[in-house]
Amino acid sequence: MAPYKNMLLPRSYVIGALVVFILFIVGFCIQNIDWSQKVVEKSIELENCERKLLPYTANKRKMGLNVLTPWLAPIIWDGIYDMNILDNKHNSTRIGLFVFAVKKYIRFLLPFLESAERYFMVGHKVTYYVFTENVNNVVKPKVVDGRILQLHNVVADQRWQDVSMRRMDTLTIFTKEYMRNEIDYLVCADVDMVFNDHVGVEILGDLVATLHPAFFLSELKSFTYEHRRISAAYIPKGQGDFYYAGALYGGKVEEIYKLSKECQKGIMEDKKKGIEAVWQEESHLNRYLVYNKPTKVLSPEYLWANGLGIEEFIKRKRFLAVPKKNEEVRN
Ligand code: 5GW
Ligand code: MN
Repeated sequence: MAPYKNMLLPRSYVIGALVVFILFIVGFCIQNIDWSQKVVEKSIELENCERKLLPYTANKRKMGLNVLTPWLAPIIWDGIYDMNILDNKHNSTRIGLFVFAVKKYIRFLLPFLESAERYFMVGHKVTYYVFTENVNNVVKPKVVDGRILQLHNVVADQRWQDVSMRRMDTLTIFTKEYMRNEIDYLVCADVDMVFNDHVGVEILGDLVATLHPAFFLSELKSFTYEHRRISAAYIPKGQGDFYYAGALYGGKVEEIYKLSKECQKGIMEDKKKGIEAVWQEESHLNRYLVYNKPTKVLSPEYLWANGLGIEEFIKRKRFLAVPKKNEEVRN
């Protein structure tokens, strides 16, 4: 037995040496990857699509100009996608467009729908879900074959804050069951807008939000999140990624169900306390998206308003706000 016992010691030395050797080789290989080369390759690729990666600065300024979020969701800018590939991938995808037009906002509906016929998901299966207080009064646009216009009656609330918040309630009801059998993705939009350039399947994803055009170059601390603790839309100071707009978001029907249910719950909690979030349902949407990160983010190309001043980054104004005089549209 003695000789074996003696041999145990050298054997553990051999294993130890082997481990050190493997670690050495692994370390050597890692060192040999030329990361600077990788970065160069990436920049060339981005240069071809006329976008460059910008440094991720502490105050997050210009983060909105990147093509990826810190959690690696794409930010959609002109040139970062291949339309042919995406159109093929989505050749049987069914897409819904949800829009609310009550009271004086009915005037925006026809231009909205006509522009959607020209630019929104052209060549795909589209259903418009229009909500208004009197479907018989709606002037219908010509809708191309393969596209469906659904008109639904909805209560026109007295207070404008309630009108825009009723959208969430309506969304919850319709995404719960009804829409599930009809569409795969739902896009929710303000009606005081027109499509002004291509908006296609590149915007589809599980949960999609749009950078608010007034804040995409702003620092986190100037975002107009709800910072009062008492509101269900509360976001603690220092938290959050982007300021998203309530005027365009979307996703799989199931995801929009979860989103609208949660936002609606928050709105009702606030109402019970006699308060209202600083930017109504947009505040609740932003809160939801801090804790449920979107899988795709749309650049302000997808939500623009003329007169914002900062146009150097915006090559295409795909979805444009219609200028409105408050006294014309408010109650
Ligand atoms: C009316 C007065 C003040 C605020 C909202 C309304 C209003 C909104 C209305 O009377 N009827 C209506 O259908 N809406 C819907 O809510 C529209 O789809 C509208 O685009 C959306 C959000 O309201 P907006 O567009 O006034 O909000 P901002 O932030 O774009 O000005
Ligand atoms: Mn609007």
